[in-house]
Amino acid sequence: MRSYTFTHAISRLPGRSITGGLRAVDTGAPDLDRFIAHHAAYVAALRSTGAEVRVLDALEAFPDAVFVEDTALCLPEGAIVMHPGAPTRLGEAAEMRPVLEEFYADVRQVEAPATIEGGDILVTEREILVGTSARTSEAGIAELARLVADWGYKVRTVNTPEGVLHFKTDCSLLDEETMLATRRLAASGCFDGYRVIHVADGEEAAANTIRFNDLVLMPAGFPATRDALLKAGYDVREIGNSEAAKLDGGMSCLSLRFSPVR
Ligand code: CIR
Repeated sequence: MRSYTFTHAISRLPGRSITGGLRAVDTGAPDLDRFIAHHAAYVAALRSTGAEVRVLDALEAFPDAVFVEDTALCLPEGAIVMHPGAPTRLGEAAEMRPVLEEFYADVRQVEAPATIEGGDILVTEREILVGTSARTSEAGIAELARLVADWGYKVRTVNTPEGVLHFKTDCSLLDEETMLATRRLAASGCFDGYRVIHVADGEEAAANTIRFNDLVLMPAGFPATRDALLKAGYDVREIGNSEAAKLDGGMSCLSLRFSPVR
């Protein structure tokens, strides 16, 4: 299943500059040591599935660089370097390009003025869903659709709920037919034709999980949603996310997940 089985991942260590990371609401500065500990647990969980995980050095010039997902979309056929909608994050995508070129012969680029960030892109077994958001424009989605067309992918535009950073802030893929989603997002009908497990009321921040090979990694602290996932038969690993959450980050943001075909 190409949408959740992966041979590789890329992540990046958080640096001292994370205290300056973007956030919708300031709930205090993230603690670097705690962030590093959570990050190590996250990488260990990815590696425990047998995947090769490249951990890049911190990039102090870019406070949000730990959230590598937003810099690229990695498909088996090639990688697309994003053009982030947050101006302070533009340089992160440029930094990621040479890393992707180590894994892929075909690396493509979304060009300005189109903007798009990886957090708005959900790859399922049958299509690529992209949410419009403050970071991802209609032009960005059109550009992505053009760039992946010859690889045979269908791109469908969906809406990210008002006030939600990215589409995947509110949803994740659990398997070829199942999504985990907040009620506010699922109510839009974007998952019609899929099975949806709703996060528990009051646990909306649990929606950003990742299915990575046999595991579902989810942020710790959301017991009702965890129990629903366990009951549905998923092998769940809870990972501390308190520091990333202060910067509106979750499980998906912390890695690029892929199986390159050379
Ligand atoms: C930002 O606002 O861009 C970062 N503080 C958080 C990015 C989270 N990334 C993601 O959801 N894919």
